[in-house]
Amino acid sequence: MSTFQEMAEAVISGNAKKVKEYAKQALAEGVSPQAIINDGLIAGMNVVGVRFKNNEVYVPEVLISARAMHAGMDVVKPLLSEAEVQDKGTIVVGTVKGDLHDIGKNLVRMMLEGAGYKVIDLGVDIAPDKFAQAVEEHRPQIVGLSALLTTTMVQMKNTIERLKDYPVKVMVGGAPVTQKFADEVGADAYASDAATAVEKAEQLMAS
Ligand code: B12
Repeated sequence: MSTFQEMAEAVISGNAKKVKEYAKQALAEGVSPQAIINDGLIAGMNVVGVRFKNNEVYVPEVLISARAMHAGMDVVKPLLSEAEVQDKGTIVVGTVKGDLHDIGKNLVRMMLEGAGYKVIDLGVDIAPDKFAQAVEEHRPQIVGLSALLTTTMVQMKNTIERLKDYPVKVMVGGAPVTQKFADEVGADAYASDAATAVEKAEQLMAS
């Protein structure tokens, strides 16, 4: 069998075909979709993130790796949704205004879907008013905000402020976001990764 290491390497080198093959193979061998995502796909993307930060790779390589990662996601996603037993609640997610990063937000969405939530994904560059509109339309219990830029984190504060009169909990995340920041802007929860996001959502739904 291929290892998580090999799957991660295929993400890093941007080989979508191989990532797909490895993911299918792993599923056939009984590996859980969550393990494939966390230990193979995200693990690979994390390495790409560090290399990008160190200027060892540039935007095109990152996009090619992201595409390879998505190819793997496409394989496991139907299985995550199959695990859905019941509709446990509705969660609206989106990347805040000015921010186009969506890889982490998409992972969070998929994990939440896998955990049985109905997730409305608004996409990227979402202004506070748009979040408010979506809350009125879909009546979610939770809104999840993603930000990857220090310059767009302030939009979390603006969005929370905009949503303050709605009966909805707000969960925040993204690489620069911390628990301290989440507390400062009045978020109801913070999670550093997609798996923890599911745990936090469970807690918020129960509270
Ligand atoms: C991929 C990437 C891009 C891609 C985005 C493609 C896409 N479709 O998303 C492209 C090339 C387009 C891009 C563009 C830019 N980028 Co960029 N990018 C990255 C990179 C390399 C990886 C981000 C990523 O996807 N990580 C993998 C995912 C899985 O991790 P994650 O997003 O953190 O998500 C996890 C958690 O944070 C959490 N989470 C995420 N969202 C949420 C939401 C909720 C509700 C919860 C609970 C949890 C949660 O769960 C996720 C899964 O575990 C990072 C470097 C890095 N190490 O983070 C830079 C980085 C974020 N980018 C950066 C910059 C500067 C830019 C640009 C401004 C570059 C430029 N000069 O043009 C533009 C900005 C465009 C814009 N307006 O948004 C900087 C930000 C610096 C800063 N301090 O603000 C970084 C840190 C790189 C760096 N060190 O310089 N980028």
